[in-house]
Amino acid sequence: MTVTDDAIETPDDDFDDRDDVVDVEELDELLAQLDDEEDDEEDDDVEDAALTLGAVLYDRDGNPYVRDDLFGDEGTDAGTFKSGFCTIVGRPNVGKSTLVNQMVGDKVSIVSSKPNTTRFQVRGIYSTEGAQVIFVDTPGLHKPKTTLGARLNESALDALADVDVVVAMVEAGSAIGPGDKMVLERAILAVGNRSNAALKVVVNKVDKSGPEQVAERLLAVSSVVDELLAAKSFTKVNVDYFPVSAKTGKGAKVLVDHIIRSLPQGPAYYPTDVTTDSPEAVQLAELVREQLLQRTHDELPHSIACRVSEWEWPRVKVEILVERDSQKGIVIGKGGAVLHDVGVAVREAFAAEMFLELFVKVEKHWQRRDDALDRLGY
Ligand SMILES: Nc1nc2c(ncn2[C@@H]2O[C@H](COP(=O)(O)OP(=O)(O)OP(=O)(O)O)[C@@H](O)[C@H]2O)c(=O)[nH]1
Ligand SMILES: [Mg+2]
Repeated sequence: MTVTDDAIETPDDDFDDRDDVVDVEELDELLAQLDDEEDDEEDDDVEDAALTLGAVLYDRDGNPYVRDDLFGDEGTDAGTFKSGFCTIVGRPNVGKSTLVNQMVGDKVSIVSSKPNTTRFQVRGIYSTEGAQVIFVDTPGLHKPKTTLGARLNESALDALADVDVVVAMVEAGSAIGPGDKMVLERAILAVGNRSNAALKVVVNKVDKSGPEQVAERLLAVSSVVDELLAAKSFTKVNVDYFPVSAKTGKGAKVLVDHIIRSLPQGPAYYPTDVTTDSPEAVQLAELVREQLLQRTHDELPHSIACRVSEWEWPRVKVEILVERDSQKGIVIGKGGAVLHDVGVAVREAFAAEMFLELFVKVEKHWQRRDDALDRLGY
């Protein structure tokens, strides 16, 4: 075990070089679909495309397109460039999205003080001259009460398959509870006995706790991890511990450096000038939801879903779904004040030239209905 902070450096670990490349079936499939109309050279094309894979982006209408100006394609030395996927898991509200934004250096995932803010996997891409990390932000793992909750957990667990690095996050300010243990167990199972996968345990929000409490939490979490490793008889897991403040950025650079060190050699999967592959329409709907989360309380945040219903740039309509008639008025606000403020903030964050129309609709019990969840993409 190695504990790091800004002052304590971790000795370089010798991670095995590996030849196998990250699981990219999904992207392969998409690329294959895009090439479907192509003729006999299809196989070669798909293979070439797969080599430069990951360059699947989405235009403003949500249609996928391929960019072939990949950094890893020509500009990098295939022998030394490193790349891979790093999934961040933890209980709701521990600060996963804040950390991903901090590590990427851009806001790719929305953040709020309400639990269960993140509702699907969000990829944040961080590129340097020698490496590219694809961070995967996930919904907080929790005991689900609704169909939505169960889907959130599924989505987080799916993101643990075939990753190079797992970041398991706990909070400095609260004891390691059963929820954290479950997260740590899942994280350990994901890296298991794979000598080429690494686990980074992050104790977050150290800005809110004194050094003694942080030290205590590091010890507590490491003994839980040791117990779990022993129980599973996993002997090859690389585990490091990092006290971090995702909010202030303290400790984040050390963590990123260690993550990069744990990556296998490989090409840049995305153009180096992009920070996420989320379609713009999804990013916008998320920004609207983030603003609403800031302005609503109790159960209401869970009942809100947003989606773009029309995109005729610069005119965009976003539908805000709530579950009950009584919630509609709260979201609209007195004289439309809440919606007005949300609109102003979202235009400021996204694009000032946008004409943004916000509509509130009641969709009864959407959190418990598979059909509604499917439509919302959860
Ligand atoms: N003081 C402090 N607050 C933090 C830190 N990291 C995150 N937060 C706050 O914690 C709350 C939750 O942050 P998120 O990043 O949305 O947490 P999350 O783990 O992604 O939550 P879910 O998406 O709901 O699972 C927000 O109010 C953040 O501002 C930190 O290092 N220090
Ligand atoms: Mg989140």
